Amino acid sequence: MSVLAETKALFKKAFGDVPSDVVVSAPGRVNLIGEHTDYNEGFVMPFCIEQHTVIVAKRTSGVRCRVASANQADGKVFEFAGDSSLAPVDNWTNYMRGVVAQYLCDVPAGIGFDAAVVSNVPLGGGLSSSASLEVATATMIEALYSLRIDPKEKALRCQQCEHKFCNTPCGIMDQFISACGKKDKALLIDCRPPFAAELVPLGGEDIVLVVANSNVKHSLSGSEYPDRVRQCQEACKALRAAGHTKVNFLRDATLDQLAKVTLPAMVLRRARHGISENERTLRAKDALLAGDYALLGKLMVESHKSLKEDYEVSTPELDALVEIALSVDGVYGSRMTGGGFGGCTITLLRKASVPALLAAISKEYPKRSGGKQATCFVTTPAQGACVVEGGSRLARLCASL
Ligand code: GAF
Repeated sequence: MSVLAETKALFKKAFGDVPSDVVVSAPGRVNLIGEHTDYNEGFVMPFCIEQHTVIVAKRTSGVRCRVASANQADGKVFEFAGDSSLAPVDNWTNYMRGVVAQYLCDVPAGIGFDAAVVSNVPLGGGLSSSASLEVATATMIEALYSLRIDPKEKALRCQQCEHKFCNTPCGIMDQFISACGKKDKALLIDCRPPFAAELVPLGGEDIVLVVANSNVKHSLSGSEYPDRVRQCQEACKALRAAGHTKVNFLRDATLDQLAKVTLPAMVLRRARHGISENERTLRAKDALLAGDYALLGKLMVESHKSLKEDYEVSTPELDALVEIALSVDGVYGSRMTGGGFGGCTITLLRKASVPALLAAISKEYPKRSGGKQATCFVTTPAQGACVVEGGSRLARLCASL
């Protein structure tokens, strides 16, 4: 059954045989390059994947929000008030509560809906299952309440949900690409306000991308991610103290400046990643535009090395997947993608080499991961969030542009 059909069936089961008002969808993402640069106000280059979160919803009068999810094994329907009493709780509905809270400025009388949620973005796979739920929720509210919100603003609101309700001080990348991504394109995002973005065609006759999930669960809510954010800020502070007074974020610094300051070894490594990754991302965009896949692949490999050695966010399983991929003929490059500490790799390769890559991963990965299997899929850039059914014609039109 498709995700859409499954969500419609769940809506009926949870709320009865009543017509819904809207169906919305928001995808997960893969980042081609530009990792841990977004909160340093640098550049990232992600694209949307076909796996997505679908919500079927009906607006209700008043402020009662009821939510059913296919991931809720016991079938429990959660309920909360969509008004100023909203606060974080200790379950997944924070990803929706926090978004509802962000839209109360547009709907001061409060928000109410019945919603069924189904997603095929792997949970904890580093493919932004949480951002896709947030952006789907925001898209649903906009459609139910006929709000016209700029997609960048939508992304910023969803990021606030992460900060305020989910305890993750994330950057803007995941929410931005889920809200603004376009089919067949990667998006070079300048994560410095006002967030300029440039579409870059990705894929073609002979080039494909394979995502390999290490099946080591990734979570950003522990201390490692906030630690990295803090270490980057420490590096900027030290650079300012050394006379580079304009370095507010690592995006403002150069490797030359870094070479001339004395920093604790670990902070130095973190800063080196942040600065070099930003440069790599800009070079990668040029390589992609020029169709220079050999260079793009080389930059991806360098990115992985830097994430592994300087930023220390890779895992032995991700390293194994990258090494296996690089041993296959026709592979241009491979790297971990997303926040790290588990999750997925992304590999750029010739189409004809896909069977060899899949065979190599299925043979070698279990040997190097204590018997784990990786889950792989070929992907091409998919469309960002959209209203699939219902809502205004304008909303559907805007979403399809
Ligand atoms: C996670 C975060 F949510 C993003 O903002 C980004 O920092 C990414 O890790 C690393 O590039 O996905």
